[in-house]
Amino acid sequence: MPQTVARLLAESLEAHDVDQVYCVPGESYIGLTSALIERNSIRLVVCRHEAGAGYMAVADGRLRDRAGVALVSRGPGLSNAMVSLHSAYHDATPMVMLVGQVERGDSGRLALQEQNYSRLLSDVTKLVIEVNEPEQASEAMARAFHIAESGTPGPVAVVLPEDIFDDETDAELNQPRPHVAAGPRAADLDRLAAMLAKAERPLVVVGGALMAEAVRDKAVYADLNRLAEEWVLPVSPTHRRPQLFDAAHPNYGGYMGIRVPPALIGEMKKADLMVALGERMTDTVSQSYSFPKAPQPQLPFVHVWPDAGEVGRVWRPDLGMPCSPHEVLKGLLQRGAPADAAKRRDWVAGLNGIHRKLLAKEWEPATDGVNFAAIVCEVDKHLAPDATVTTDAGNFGSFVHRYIGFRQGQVFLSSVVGAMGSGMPMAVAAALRRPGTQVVAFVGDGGALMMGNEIATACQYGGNPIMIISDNGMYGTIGMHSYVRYPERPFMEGTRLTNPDFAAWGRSFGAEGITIREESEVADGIARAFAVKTRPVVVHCLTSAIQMSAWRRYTRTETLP
Ligand SMILES: Cc1ncc(C[n+]2csc(CCOP(=O)(O)OP(=O)(O)O)c2C)c(N)n1
Repeated sequence: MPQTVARLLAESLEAHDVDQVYCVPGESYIGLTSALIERNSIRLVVCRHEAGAGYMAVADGRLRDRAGVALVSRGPGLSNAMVSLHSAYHDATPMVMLVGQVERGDSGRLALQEQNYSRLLSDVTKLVIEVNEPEQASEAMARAFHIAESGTPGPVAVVLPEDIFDDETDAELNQPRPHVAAGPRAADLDRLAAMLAKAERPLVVVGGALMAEAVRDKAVYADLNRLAEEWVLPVSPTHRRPQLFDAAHPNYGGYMGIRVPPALIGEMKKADLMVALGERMTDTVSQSYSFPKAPQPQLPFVHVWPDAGEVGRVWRPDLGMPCSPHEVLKGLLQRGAPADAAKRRDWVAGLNGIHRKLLAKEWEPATDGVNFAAIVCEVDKHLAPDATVTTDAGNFGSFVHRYIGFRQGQVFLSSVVGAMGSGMPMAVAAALRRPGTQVVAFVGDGGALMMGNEIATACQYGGNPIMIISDNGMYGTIGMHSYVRYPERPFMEGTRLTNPDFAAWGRSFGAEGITIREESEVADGIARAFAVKTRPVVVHCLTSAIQMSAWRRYTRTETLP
């Protein structure tokens, strides 16, 4: 059998530890699909939408800390997949997207479905590699994985013309490049230890790069706990990484996510040192660039992130450490806690007290549907220590962040940029990757019909996620923003939705369908959902629109127009 570019590409994927790829088939890369099926070593998951395939690859990237792989067709296929690249790029998640392209001889003619990917993808990828020479196909793959997984991780697109796959080649297989990582400098560790020793009210925010290290090495959790306890530090997991620190830990300093409630952020702002440990720092985490203030923070600021280009890009840190956050943890532990660390006990206890109050399972019933808090609190009771939770984008997610007491070892997946449609495909990927464990996707009625069809992919490949739909009859988040900005306008105007019977919709795919209409049905409905283990479940929750988020209620009237 002659060696072809397609076979060499398939071997390159195997060499990079790829065992599962997500695709929507396309004629532009059918040569590669054919080679993958022939070799039969990599599971080809055929999805219903390229964004779904892309989000599944993003989830893979997070679950394995290796680049997840999606295969999409040129033009319309790639255009559909763009949102997943946008999401991976902002969230620093490693991903390789293989994109079909028109035949080399037609390039530049605006041939059918032709796009210039170097132009199109310049702001959603770290790199676009166009492969026009068969001899460079395997080298391109090695480069793609290396770039996707190193420094600030992110998506790389590899563009493959339709006529290259059957070309014969005697090029060698390129082995994966070794993982390269910078360690902290001893002098920087000494300085950080001194800053932490001096601080009376330090705040340690932990994020994505530390989470990625925890995926490969569970010792991260124990080291983080030890640092928090021995050095008497409050630890705040950042947006979309709540599972980095146990919500019940007495050193939990409060969740540093989207719009932190005033009581908590007010206290956090009394900090006299912030250490961002493995957090890239974003608009969301910094409360719209106000804490720390950009570009000049209002308090001493230490930024640890494994990429020198990122440390100092927006914020001016007092100390920048472009290195592995776990190595920083270990370096601090080696140096030993300051003798007077106990001086911070009240500070830690104060933050933790506010956090506990916010986390308390308390809510007011609503008059126009179930308060989604009741559903989320019930789900929390059933979650196993290794459960996966995903959320789509929308205000229903605020209940998840508020009421679920995440634990180290649980998995949380969501799009940092708040891309609607991501929640269900991420749950499907988690269900396929983690068979036999609980996977729960929280979605709104808006997001449910954007990408909920990927429940068909779960059914097809034997994944059993539980999809919990908050049906408040509107694009609630936008309704809330509209209410806050233009309170004189009728509530729900421009955001109202007429929805199907989601339980029946779920059943039509082969899933179990459950409807929860009022609070008295919550406990039984959720227990039934968790009892089903052999197929996906759709729980249709008729939720309150007045209860706009976990933090805010529509106050003009208790009955909707
Ligand atoms: C792909 C995409 N389109 C639009 C938006 C803007 N957006 C953010 S939240 C939201 C409404 C979400 O509605 P729903 O899923 O019903 O959840 P709810 O906010 O009602 O809880 C919209 C339209 C977005 N974030 N992503």
